[in-house]
Amino acid sequence: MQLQEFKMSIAGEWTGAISGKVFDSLDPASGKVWAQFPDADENDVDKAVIAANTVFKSPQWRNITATQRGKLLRKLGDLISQNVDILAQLESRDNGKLIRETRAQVNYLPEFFYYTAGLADKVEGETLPLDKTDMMAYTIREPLGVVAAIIPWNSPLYLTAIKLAPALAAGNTIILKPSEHASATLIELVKLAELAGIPKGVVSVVTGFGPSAGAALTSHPLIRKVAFTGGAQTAKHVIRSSAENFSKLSLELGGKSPQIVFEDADLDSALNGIVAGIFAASGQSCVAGSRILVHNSIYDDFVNALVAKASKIKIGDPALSDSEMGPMATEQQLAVVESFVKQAKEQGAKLRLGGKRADIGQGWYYEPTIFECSSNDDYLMQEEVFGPVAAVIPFDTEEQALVMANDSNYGLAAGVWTRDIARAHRVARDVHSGIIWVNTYRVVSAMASIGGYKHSGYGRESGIDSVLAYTERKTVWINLSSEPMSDPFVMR
Ligand code: TXE
Repeated sequence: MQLQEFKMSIAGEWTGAISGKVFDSLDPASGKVWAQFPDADENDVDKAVIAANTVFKSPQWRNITATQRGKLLRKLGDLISQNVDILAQLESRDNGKLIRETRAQVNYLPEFFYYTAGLADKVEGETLPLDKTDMMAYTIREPLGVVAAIIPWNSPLYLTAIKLAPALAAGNTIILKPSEHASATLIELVKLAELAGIPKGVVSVVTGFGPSAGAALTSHPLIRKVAFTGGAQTAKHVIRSSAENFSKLSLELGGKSPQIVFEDADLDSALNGIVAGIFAASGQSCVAGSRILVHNSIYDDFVNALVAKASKIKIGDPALSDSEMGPMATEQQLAVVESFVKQAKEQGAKLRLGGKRADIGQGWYYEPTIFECSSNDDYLMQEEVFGPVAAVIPFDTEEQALVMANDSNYGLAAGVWTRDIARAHRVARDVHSGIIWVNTYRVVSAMASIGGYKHSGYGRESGIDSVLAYTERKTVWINLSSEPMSDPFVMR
């Protein structure tokens, strides 16, 4: 297999790093080097940000109307749909995600651009109903300037689309910083953005490592907003940088999302939803439903059925369309999973399935793993694994289930399985998380916002107000009186 060499896009030019350095990217299915990317440092980042700021202020971008920006986004959506296979295969190669999942994700990707395109020219100001007769005031929504999108490895295209589309709709310029573990598809996306007619330099992509390229970008004084998806520890660095520069921030971090199965649930459906929640994408999903709360009256049968179902999952090469679970995206993530499993065992959690690497001969595969826990305080019930490890626990009452569901630092998503409509709404109301799925799991839409409570981050992405999050609101005051301004020492 020939090594693929990628370039990054800075100031509208496809280029290597100023230092000439590159880094290797490994294929999770084989563990072998498959590509090389420029290893950007603060010099490359500085060049990229300054250029993006110049483009932001240039008539070439400023004179493109909101309606025209919408058209450009629609064109980009069209180009993505014409390149689904290429993008899906590349992403699967790069992060080890199943081709059936990346294909489905890329197939839906244009919808984010189409929906957001429609919002571009609906960003309106308001005339304020003032409590002062001699004044009028109105508001204007303006783009922020240069924004940075920091992207993780688990779903690069999707997590970029929900940042890129609203940022451009609002008229910003943007610098994408992909994960050092999965950079390839963002490079292809920027090529498509150019093909769509988005002026060169409006969208840049800088490849490199978090502590170098990522930190230089998020702490750059010209960056007006950072849209970050990734781990909570990294987010703290980003928050510190934003504190220095007063840049805006949206954070979409991890979760320890509960799936609550009541005794009246459609159990086959619930089983599928739970398998989808924790074993799809090998559990490497921010919304992974990793805590399974099951009513005591059905607990034993349900857990046995879950173990039986999960034990049949076909682990294999992500490029094969019949594989159901692919590898972990990185060797480090495999080590993280192993360390969690070790600690869970040491804490006395009961291993019901898996708990070891899958023997595929190569690559970073891990078996679907199920533990039964006895307390919601258990390490495995509280800490995010970001791998195919489910922690199951029984409950007796709805109240108890809610207490356990909410007893978490996280609050990104939750699943509720019941046929009782009143209970469904009650639990949806009372669980503290940004997304609640009732009798389903892992559904996304361009129209629905995502984002979390508590340590799962702040800000929302996707949905009707996504574009507003990339604007600044300005208030303009007009004095309607012809009288001269009087007493300078009173507040009017
Ligand atoms: O993410 P990082 P990692 C969770 C998951 C995982 C943990 C760590 O639990 O085990 O995070 O994963 C860039 N300044 N999620 O290490 O480090 C980095 O280059 C600026 C949840 O891969 O958060 C990459 O582009 N940027 C998550 C991005 O941050 C920095 C998805 C994310 O990397 C930086 C992935 C710095 N100092 C992991 N350091 C989700 N919510 O979906 C790193 N980066």
